[in-house]
Amino acid sequence: LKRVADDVRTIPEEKVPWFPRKIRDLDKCNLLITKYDPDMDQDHPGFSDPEYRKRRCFIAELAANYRQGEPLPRVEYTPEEVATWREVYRTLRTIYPDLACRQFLGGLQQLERECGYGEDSIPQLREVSAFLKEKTGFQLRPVAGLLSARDFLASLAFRVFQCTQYIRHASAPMHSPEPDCCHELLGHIPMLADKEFAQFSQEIGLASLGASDEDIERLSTLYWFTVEFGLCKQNGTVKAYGAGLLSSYGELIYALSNEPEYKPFNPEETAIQPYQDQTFQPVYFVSESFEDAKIKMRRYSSSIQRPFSVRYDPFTSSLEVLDQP
Ligand code: HBI
Ligand code: FE
Repeated sequence: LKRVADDVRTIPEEKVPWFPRKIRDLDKCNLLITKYDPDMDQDHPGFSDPEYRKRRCFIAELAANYRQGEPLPRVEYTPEEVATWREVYRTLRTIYPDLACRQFLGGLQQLERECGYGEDSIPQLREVSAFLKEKTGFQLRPVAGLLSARDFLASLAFRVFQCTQYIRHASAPMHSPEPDCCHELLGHIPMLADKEFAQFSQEIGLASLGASDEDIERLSTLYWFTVEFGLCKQNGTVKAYGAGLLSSYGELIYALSNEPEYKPFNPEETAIQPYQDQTFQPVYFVSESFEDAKIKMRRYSSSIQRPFSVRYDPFTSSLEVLDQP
């Protein structure tokens, strides 16, 4: 007993959680949260479809075997999977011009022109990653499902976006309880082609490195109300930039109707707002612009206490860690 107590006392009080220092370390950022996957969640539309679950396992293997720097795996999608994609693409595409922010529309147009985006095929991560790399330096890596917030945010620090490659179940094309390729490719990718937004995303990632669990929770909530469900003002009207909205027909329309409550984006308040991952949000946060969101987020991030600071070196894709005791 005495020994144990002594050992405990030797653990330094401010122990910094492990974090990746170089891009290769992202191979270790792979902690999956399985609460909404079709093998665990009885309410998942694929729960009682063994074919779907088998397909999911196959695609999950590709992600599990992937190592940083390898070419991204290709998936040959079935006609049924492409039909699901087509329905999602067609339905959302018609409402984007009125409801999506200008950066999203610009990104999507470029993807349609230069990257084969359209309703007839599901874009391959390899092509999309090469496209993004040229636009903003972001690249993709495949992931088997919902990642822990810490691992997910850490990858953003390296301008790496962890991307699911499977598609939602055909019985529910308008809804998915977990991220899928429709959410990533339609919701996130067009935004990640914007320089300002790419920088905003990376800065949330940098702020998360080595942060306490409580700070990760707050950053994760901020990510939720901005990158996933954010709204912004443009030419006097409110538009959507959050990927959770831009990949959900029902919630996109709801968020921009006069039903939900709007609050101005303010990190201190937004970071502690409880959120919903099962139904529509009761409240959305509106930014004046990305520039404004970035400045406010930067101020918030610099208030997070860490015994060191980090700087990203794009030449080596690694972090410089300064002032560590
Ligand atoms: N994992 N694969 C994946 N995709 C996401 O969009 C995602 C995630 N894990 C956590 C997360 N998003 C956010 O809700 C925050 O917790 C960071
Ligand atoms: Fe997402």
